[in-house]
Amino acid sequence: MNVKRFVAPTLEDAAKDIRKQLGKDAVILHVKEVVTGGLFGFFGKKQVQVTAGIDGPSHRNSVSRDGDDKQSPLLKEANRHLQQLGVSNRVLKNLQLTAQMADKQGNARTKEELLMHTFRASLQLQPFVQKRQQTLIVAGPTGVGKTTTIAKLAAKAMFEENKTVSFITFDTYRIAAVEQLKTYAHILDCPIYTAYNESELIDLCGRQTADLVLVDTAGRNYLHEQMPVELVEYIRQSASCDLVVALSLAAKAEDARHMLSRFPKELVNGLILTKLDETASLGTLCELLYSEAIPVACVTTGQNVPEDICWPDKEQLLKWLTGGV
Ligand SMILES: Nc1nc2c(ncn2[C@@H]2O[C@H](COP(=O)(O)OP(=O)(O)OP(=O)(O)O)[C@@H](O)[C@H]2O)c(=O)[nH]1
Ligand SMILES: [Mg+2]
Repeated sequence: MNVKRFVAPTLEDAAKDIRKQLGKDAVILHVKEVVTGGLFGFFGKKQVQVTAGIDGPSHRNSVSRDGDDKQSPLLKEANRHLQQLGVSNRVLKNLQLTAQMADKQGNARTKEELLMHTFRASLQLQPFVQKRQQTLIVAGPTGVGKTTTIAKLAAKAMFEENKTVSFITFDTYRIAAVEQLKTYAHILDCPIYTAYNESELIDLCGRQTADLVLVDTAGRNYLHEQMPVELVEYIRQSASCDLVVALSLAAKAEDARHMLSRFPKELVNGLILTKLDETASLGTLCELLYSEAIPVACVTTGQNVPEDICWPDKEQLLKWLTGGV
């Protein structure tokens, strides 16, 4: 057996090194916390030390089987949960390796605790940053719930945070789309403006004085289309203008991740994750949080405006992923 020792800041970092060097069939033999650097045992950095191994090619099949047989009942249960998420193979393998390490560490007594350690080590959970004055351009694929969510966000800002809100619609592809937002603007009694091209949109954004400006854009197939360059440049240069990408949690995990990868990463201030009520599996949530350190701005849970929306914190997201409510 080829055995190697890895030292890394987190379980997940160790998992990446192990997979890179030993491949997907690596077996975790031992995990412990170590302190490296510092003086006379002080000011050192806490790290994890993982011993992992893999058998030579001729034994690989039998090792895999043995590895499975040697899994603790807790790890088997956790792996079953991870498999059912429906994440891409790459993400699944990394999660399983991290779960293996968390199990070896021995801090988990239940499947939920083991999954919690695994997700905590693997996912990039950042808080969504709200600015005092903010323009949010909401973009994303067709029909995910952009316009509906904008109405929900506006209602919250107005009634719970006492903010002033204005709408800009940049969705002039469909006449009904402008009318849809106009209806919400009318009910909420806030101003609405229509932009027919990028320069009009930029001009309108620059002239708003409301605390929160919500820009509704036309749903596009971002797998084949890019955001207009002029708009990307404006968002890049404007301190208060942010891009928020709306994606459906009911979409296939890999498609959602691919869609997100089409937006300039450094400009995406947050994710709007919609249709939690339309899926029984949170694979898409897991895939997105695994791949990108983009904060979740909100999650929508149904068609009712403004009720069906929530603002889950890091712990809530972790709880959902481990199967809790
Ligand atoms: N089940 C469910 N339906 C939702 C949710 N959010 C929005 N919808 C519904 O999804 C459909 C499309 O919503 P829109 O807000 O028009 O979606 P959109 O992204 O603006 O669509 P386009 O502008 O055409 O790209 C509507 O029937 C909404 O009621 C949600 O969280 N759960
Ligand atoms: Mg719309």
